[in-house]
Amino acid sequence: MGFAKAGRHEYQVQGVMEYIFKNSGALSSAYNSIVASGDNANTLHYVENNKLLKDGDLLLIDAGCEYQYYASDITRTFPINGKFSGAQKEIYEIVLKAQKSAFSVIKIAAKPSEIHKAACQEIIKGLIDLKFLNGSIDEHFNKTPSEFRDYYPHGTGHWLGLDVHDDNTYYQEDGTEMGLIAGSVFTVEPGIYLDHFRHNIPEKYRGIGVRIEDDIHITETGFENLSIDAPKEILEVEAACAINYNDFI
Ligand SMILES: [Mn+2]
Repeated sequence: MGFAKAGRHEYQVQGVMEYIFKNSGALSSAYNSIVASGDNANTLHYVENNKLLKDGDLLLIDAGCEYQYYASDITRTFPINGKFSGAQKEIYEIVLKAQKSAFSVIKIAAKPSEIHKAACQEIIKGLIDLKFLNGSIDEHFNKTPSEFRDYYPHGTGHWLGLDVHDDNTYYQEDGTEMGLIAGSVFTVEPGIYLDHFRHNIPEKYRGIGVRIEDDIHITETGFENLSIDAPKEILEVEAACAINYNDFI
Protein backbone atom coordinates (compact mmCIF):
# COMPACT_ATOMS: atom_id res chain seq x y z
CA MET A 1 0.00 0.00 0.00
CA GLY A 2 2.88 2.34 0.78
CA PHE A 3 4.59 1.64 -2.53
CA ALA A 4 1.53 1.94 -4.77
CA LYS A 5 1.70 5.65 -5.59
CA ALA A 6 0.68 7.65 -8.69
CA GLY A 7 3.34 7.41 -11.38
CA ARG A 8 4.18 3.79 -10.65
CA HIS A 9 2.69 0.95 -12.66
CA GLU A 10 0.53 -1.96 -11.60
CA TYR A 11 3.31 -4.41 -12.50
CA GLN A 12 5.79 -2.57 -10.28
CA VAL A 13 3.44 -2.99 -7.32
CA GLN A 14 3.10 -6.67 -8.27
CA GLY A 15 6.89 -6.97 -8.39
CA VAL A 16 7.43 -5.51 -4.93
CA MET A 17 4.62 -7.62 -3.46
CA GLU A 18 5.88 -10.86 -5.00
CA TYR A 19 9.42 -10.03 -3.88
CA ILE A 20 8.07 -9.84 -0.33
CA PHE A 21 6.35 -13.23 -0.81
CA LYS A 22 9.59 -14.88 -1.85
CA ASN A 23 11.73 -12.98 0.61
CA SER A 24 9.43 -14.28 3.35
CA GLY A 25 9.87 -17.90 2.28
CA ALA A 26 6.76 -18.37 0.12
CA LEU A 27 8.28 -19.50 -3.14
CA SER A 28 5.39 -18.86 -5.49
CA SER A 29 2.10 -17.09 -5.93
CA ALA A 30 -1.02 -19.20 -5.42
CA TYR A 31 -2.41 -17.76 -8.70
CA ASN A 32 -1.73 -14.82 -11.01
CA SER A 33 -1.81 -11.69 -8.88
CA ILE A 34 -4.52 -9.21 -9.85
CA VAL A 35 -3.25 -5.62 -9.46
CA ALA A 36 -6.08 -3.54 -10.87
CA SER A 37 -6.20 0.25 -10.64
CA GLY A 38 -9.28 2.38 -11.23
CA ASP A 39 -11.79 0.90 -13.65
CA ASN A 40 -9.59 -2.19 -14.19
CA ALA A 41 -10.92 -3.44 -10.85
CA ASN A 42 -14.23 -3.98 -12.63
CA THR A 43 -12.63 -6.70 -14.77
CA LEU A 44 -12.87 -9.57 -12.30
CA HIS A 45 -9.96 -11.62 -13.58
CA TYR A 46 -7.85 -8.70 -14.79
CA VAL A 47 -4.42 -10.05 -15.73
CA GLU A 48 -2.65 -7.28 -17.69
CA ASN A 49 -1.31 -5.43 -14.64
CA ASN A 50 0.25 -2.91 -17.03
CA LYS A 51 -1.46 0.44 -16.32
CA LEU A 52 -0.08 3.56 -14.73
CA LEU A 53 -1.45 4.30 -11.24
CA LYS A 54 -3.45 7.51 -11.14
CA ASP A 55 -4.08 9.98 -8.34
CA GLY A 56 -7.69 9.67 -7.22
CA ASP A 57 -8.13 6.03 -8.27
CA LEU A 58 -8.39 2.99 -6.07
CA LEU A 59 -6.09 0.01 -6.43
CA LEU A 60 -7.55 -3.47 -5.98
CA ILE A 61 -5.05 -6.24 -5.26
CA ASP A 62 -6.27 -9.83 -5.23
CA ALA A 63 -3.24 -11.99 -4.55
CA GLY A 64 -1.91 -14.75 -2.40
CA CYS A 65 1.32 -16.59 -1.93
CA GLU A 66 1.65 -20.33 -1.69
CA TYR A 67 3.43 -21.44 1.46
CA GLN A 68 4.42 -25.06 2.07
CA TYR A 69 1.93 -26.17 -0.62
CA TYR A 70 -0.99 -24.21 0.86
CA ALA A 71 -2.64 -21.38 -1.05
CA SER A 72 -3.78 -18.04 0.29
CA ASP A 73 -6.21 -15.67 -1.42
CA ILE A 74 -6.57 -12.13 -0.09
CA THR A 75 -8.05 -8.97 -1.58
CA ARG A 76 -7.65 -5.41 -0.40
CA THR A 77 -8.73 -2.19 -2.12
CA PHE A 78 -7.09 1.11 -1.19
CA PRO A 79 -6.66 4.68 -2.46
CA ILE A 80 -3.55 5.36 -4.55
CA ASN A 81 -3.24 8.87 -3.08
CA GLY A 82 -3.72 7.51 0.45
CA LYS A 83 -7.18 9.03 1.15
CA PHE A 84 -10.54 7.59 0.09
CA SER A 85 -12.84 10.04 -1.69
CA GLY A 86 -16.37 10.42 -0.30
CA ALA A 87 -17.85 8.21 -3.03
CA GLN A 88 -15.11 5.59 -2.65
CA LYS A 89 -15.69 5.53 1.09
CA GLU A 90 -19.44 5.00 0.65
CA ILE A 91 -18.92 1.98 -1.61
CA TYR A 92 -16.10 0.60 0.52
CA GLU A 93 -18.21 0.79 3.68
CA ILE A 94 -21.02 -1.21 2.05
CA VAL A 95 -18.60 -3.97 1.01
CA LEU A 96 -17.06 -4.01 4.48
CA LYS A 97 -20.53 -4.30 6.07
CA ALA A 98 -21.39 -7.10 3.65
CA GLN A 99 -18.28 -8.99 4.70
CA LYS A 100 -19.05 -8.52 8.40
CA SER A 101 -22.60 -9.67 7.82
CA ALA A 102 -21.25 -12.78 6.06
CA PHE A 103 -18.90 -13.41 9.00
CA SER A 104 -21.85 -13.20 11.40
CA VAL A 105 -23.41 -16.39 9.99
CA ILE A 106 -20.18 -18.40 9.82
CA LYS A 107 -20.01 -21.43 12.10
CA ILE A 108 -19.72 -25.20 11.72
CA ALA A 109 -22.37 -26.54 9.32
CA ALA A 110 -23.29 -23.08 7.96
CA LYS A 111 -23.95 -23.33 4.22
CA PRO A 112 -22.04 -21.28 1.66
CA SER A 113 -25.42 -20.13 0.31
CA GLU A 114 -26.28 -18.65 3.75
CA ILE A 115 -22.97 -16.78 3.80
CA HIS A 116 -23.65 -15.50 0.28
CA LYS A 117 -27.18 -14.43 1.20
CA ALA A 118 -25.96 -12.42 4.19
CA ALA A 119 -23.45 -10.58 1.99
CA CYS A 120 -25.94 -10.01 -0.84
CA GLN A 121 -28.58 -8.57 1.47
CA GLU A 122 -26.15 -5.98 2.79
CA ILE A 123 -24.98 -5.08 -0.72
CA ILE A 124 -28.57 -4.72 -1.97
CA LYS A 125 -29.41 -2.55 1.04
CA GLY A 126 -26.44 -0.31 0.27
CA LEU A 127 -27.37 -0.02 -3.39
CA ILE A 128 -30.97 0.85 -2.47
CA ASP A 129 -29.72 3.52 -0.02
CA LEU A 130 -27.60 5.00 -2.83
CA LYS A 131 -30.67 4.87 -5.11
CA PHE A 132 -28.87 2.63 -7.62
CA LEU A 133 -31.75 0.17 -7.05
CA ASN A 134 -35.43 0.65 -6.21
CA GLY A 135 -37.58 -1.72 -4.20
CA SER A 136 -36.97 -4.06 -1.30
CA ILE A 137 -34.02 -6.23 -0.29
CA ASP A 138 -36.02 -9.48 -0.47
CA GLU A 139 -37.50 -8.61 -3.84
CA HIS A 140 -34.03 -8.09 -5.33
CA PHE A 141 -32.51 -11.10 -3.62
CA ASN A 142 -35.26 -13.47 -4.77
CA LYS A 143 -35.48 -12.26 -8.37
CA THR A 144 -33.57 -14.09 -11.13
CA PRO A 145 -31.95 -12.49 -12.94
CA SER A 146 -31.63 -9.63 -10.50
CA GLU A 147 -30.27 -6.18 -11.26
CA PHE A 148 -28.02 -6.24 -8.20
CA ARG A 149 -25.98 -8.97 -9.88
CA ASP A 150 -24.85 -6.30 -12.37
CA TYR A 151 -23.01 -4.76 -9.42
CA TYR A 152 -22.05 -7.97 -7.63
CA PRO A 153 -21.68 -10.71 -10.25
CA HIS A 154 -19.71 -13.33 -8.33
CA GLY A 155 -20.02 -15.68 -5.37
CA THR A 156 -19.08 -14.76 -1.80
CA GLY A 157 -16.53 -17.51 -1.18
CA HIS A 158 -14.89 -20.80 -2.01
CA TRP A 159 -12.88 -23.54 -0.33
CA LEU A 160 -9.20 -22.71 0.02
CA GLY A 161 -6.41 -25.22 0.59
CA LEU A 162 -3.82 -26.95 -1.55
CA ASP A 163 -5.41 -25.11 -4.45
CA VAL A 164 -6.81 -21.59 -4.44
CA HIS A 165 -10.25 -22.88 -5.45
CA ASP A 166 -9.74 -26.05 -3.47
CA ASP A 167 -11.14 -29.27 -4.81
CA ASN A 168 -13.72 -29.86 -2.11
CA THR A 169 -17.35 -30.44 -2.99
CA TYR A 170 -20.17 -27.90 -2.57
CA TYR A 171 -22.87 -30.59 -2.65
CA GLN A 172 -22.98 -33.87 -0.79
CA GLU A 173 -23.86 -37.17 -2.45
CA ASP A 174 -27.53 -36.80 -1.54
CA GLY A 175 -27.63 -33.46 -3.36
CA THR A 176 -27.83 -31.29 -0.25
CA GLU A 177 -25.48 -28.39 0.17
CA MET A 178 -22.23 -29.06 2.01
CA GLY A 179 -21.83 -27.16 5.29
CA LEU A 180 -18.62 -25.75 6.72
CA ILE A 181 -16.41 -28.26 8.54
CA ALA A 182 -14.00 -27.55 11.40
CA GLY A 183 -10.48 -27.44 10.04
CA SER A 184 -11.50 -26.23 6.59
CA VAL A 185 -10.78 -22.80 5.15
CA PHE A 186 -13.29 -20.74 3.20
CA THR A 187 -12.85 -17.31 1.61
CA VAL A 188 -15.29 -14.43 2.17
CA GLU A 189 -15.04 -11.88 -0.63
CA PRO A 190 -17.94 -9.54 -1.32
CA GLY A 191 -17.47 -6.72 -3.82
CA ILE A 192 -19.20 -3.91 -5.69
CA TYR A 193 -18.26 -3.06 -9.28
CA LEU A 194 -19.28 0.23 -10.87
CA ASP A 195 -17.92 0.21 -14.41
CA HIS A 196 -17.07 3.49 -16.14
CA PHE A 197 -19.87 2.97 -18.68
CA ARG A 198 -22.63 2.71 -16.06
CA HIS A 199 -24.48 5.91 -16.96
CA ASN A 200 -27.42 5.14 -14.66
CA ILE A 201 -25.38 6.11 -11.61
CA PRO A 202 -23.84 9.50 -10.68
CA GLU A 203 -20.48 10.13 -12.31
CA LYS A 204 -18.53 10.26 -9.03
CA TYR A 205 -19.18 6.53 -8.52
CA ARG A 206 -18.22 5.39 -12.02
CA GLY A 207 -14.97 3.47 -12.28
CA ILE A 208 -15.01 2.38 -8.64
CA GLY A 209 -14.49 -1.34 -8.03
CA VAL A 210 -14.10 -2.66 -4.47
CA ARG A 211 -13.58 -6.18 -3.19
CA ILE A 212 -12.47 -7.25 0.29
CA GLU A 213 -11.43 -10.85 0.80
CA ASP A 214 -10.27 -12.76 3.85
CA ASP A 215 -9.36 -16.38 4.49
CA ILE A 216 -11.49 -17.91 7.22
CA HIS A 217 -10.44 -21.00 9.15
CA ILE A 218 -13.47 -22.79 10.57
CA THR A 219 -12.88 -24.03 14.13
CA GLU A 220 -14.87 -26.12 16.63
CA THR A 221 -15.98 -22.97 18.42
CA GLY A 222 -16.32 -20.45 15.58
CA PHE A 223 -13.74 -19.20 13.17
CA GLU A 224 -10.35 -17.58 12.90
CA ASN A 225 -9.61 -14.93 10.26
CA LEU A 226 -6.18 -15.92 8.92
CA SER A 227 -5.74 -12.65 6.99
CA ILE A 228 -6.85 -10.29 9.77
CA ASP A 229 -3.47 -8.53 9.84
CA ALA A 230 -3.97 -7.04 6.37
CA PRO A 231 -5.38 -3.52 7.02
CA LYS A 232 -9.08 -3.29 6.21
CA GLU A 233 -10.96 -0.62 8.17
CA ILE A 234 -10.83 2.76 6.37
CA LEU A 235 -8.54 4.43 8.90
CA GLU A 236 -6.23 1.39 9.07
CA VAL A 237 -5.96 1.33 5.28
CA GLU A 238 -5.21 5.06 5.08
CA ALA A 239 -2.58 4.65 7.80
CA ALA A 240 -1.01 1.73 5.92
CA CYS A 241 -0.86 3.81 2.72
CA ALA A 242 1.29 6.32 4.60
CA ILE A 243 3.87 3.74 5.76
CA ASN A 244 7.28 3.75 4.06
CA TYR A 245 7.40 0.57 1.98
CA ASN A 246 11.15 0.28 2.66
CA ASP A 247 10.18 -1.03 6.10
CA PHE A 248 9.02 -4.21 4.35
CA ILE A 249 11.82 -4.93 1.90
MN1 LIG B 1 -10.98 -15.84 -3.76
